[in-house]
Amino acid sequence: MAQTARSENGVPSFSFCFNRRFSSEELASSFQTYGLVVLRDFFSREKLASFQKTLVHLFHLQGMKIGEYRQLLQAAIQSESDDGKRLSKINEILEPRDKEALYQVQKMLPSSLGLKSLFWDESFQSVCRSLLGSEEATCLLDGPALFVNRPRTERLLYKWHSEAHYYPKRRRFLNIWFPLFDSKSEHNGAMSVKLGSHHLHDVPFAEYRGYNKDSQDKANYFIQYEVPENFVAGLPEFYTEASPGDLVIFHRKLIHRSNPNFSDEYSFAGVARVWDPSQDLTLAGNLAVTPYGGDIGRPDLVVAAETEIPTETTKGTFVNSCPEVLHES
Ligand SMILES: O=C(O)CCC(=O)C(=O)O
Ligand SMILES: [Fe+2]
Repeated sequence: MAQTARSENGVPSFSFCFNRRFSSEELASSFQTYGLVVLRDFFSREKLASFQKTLVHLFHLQGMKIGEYRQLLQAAIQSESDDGKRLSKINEILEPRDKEALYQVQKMLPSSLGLKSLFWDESFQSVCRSLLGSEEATCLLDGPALFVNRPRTERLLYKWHSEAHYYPKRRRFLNIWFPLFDSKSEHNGAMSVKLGSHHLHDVPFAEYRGYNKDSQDKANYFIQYEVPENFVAGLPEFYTEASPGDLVIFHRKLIHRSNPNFSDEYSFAGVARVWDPSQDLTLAGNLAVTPYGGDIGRPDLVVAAETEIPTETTKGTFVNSCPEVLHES
């Protein structure tokens, strides 16, 4: 199970977790084997603090535009000196009252120069270029966005999925994920990944909006492209336990999910995609261009993981062991 290996200081140690020094060969080989790399202490404190401040600023601005929440927001913000707590308070005020305002501020984030500047960093760019095998001119950034995990709330969670299903026309991209404000742990809803699942072929998914039966088709819930758990059964699950400053990069086909936040505090992660359109069979400039839509899915659909198309040999076995079928045909 996840995170059993620990070094003496209690920090999980896996061969896909790297400290500041690593070679591009080591990185590429871990990425290829496991489907992710965790780069500890990657972003500088200053750059991360500035990213966090910009986030709070944009969320605050959004809330303060709405007359009826101004006083509430002002009081909440003044009572907090910590940026993470401020962002939590703003979300806590808007979540029950105005999900649309939260959704709209999310749409602003990828256009923020201040947020994007976290990635104007030669180490970040060269790691991405080397994992993608891309040159600078064709390395594109989509994001960043904020992943909000509210305590005991299902609305903002994703079931098992692969980003390749959300960006089906894209053949070369990396998923970027990093904790903000506080560390991510199994308790406060760190994402988990199925190690090695990017090697699976032809993984199907169910499409629906919602998280489970109660929230199915509800507005403001996410669209899920759920890969049923039995398709990844047997693969080790790793919780991306990480601290602010750490960077997780994972493969476009790695199967991962959100986890419920059992703590009393919000937990936040920054997410982005770095992509290269060179080999995509489309002229579309939108990363998420999609041939899908309008399917009828359900949460937790159950089907066998094997495709079970009978071959000539298995047909014979099947018929021999089921005389009644032989009789019927
Ligand atoms: O952080 C999470 O819970 C999920 C994030 C995710 O699905 C992603 O970054 O692609
Ligand atoms: Fe995802």
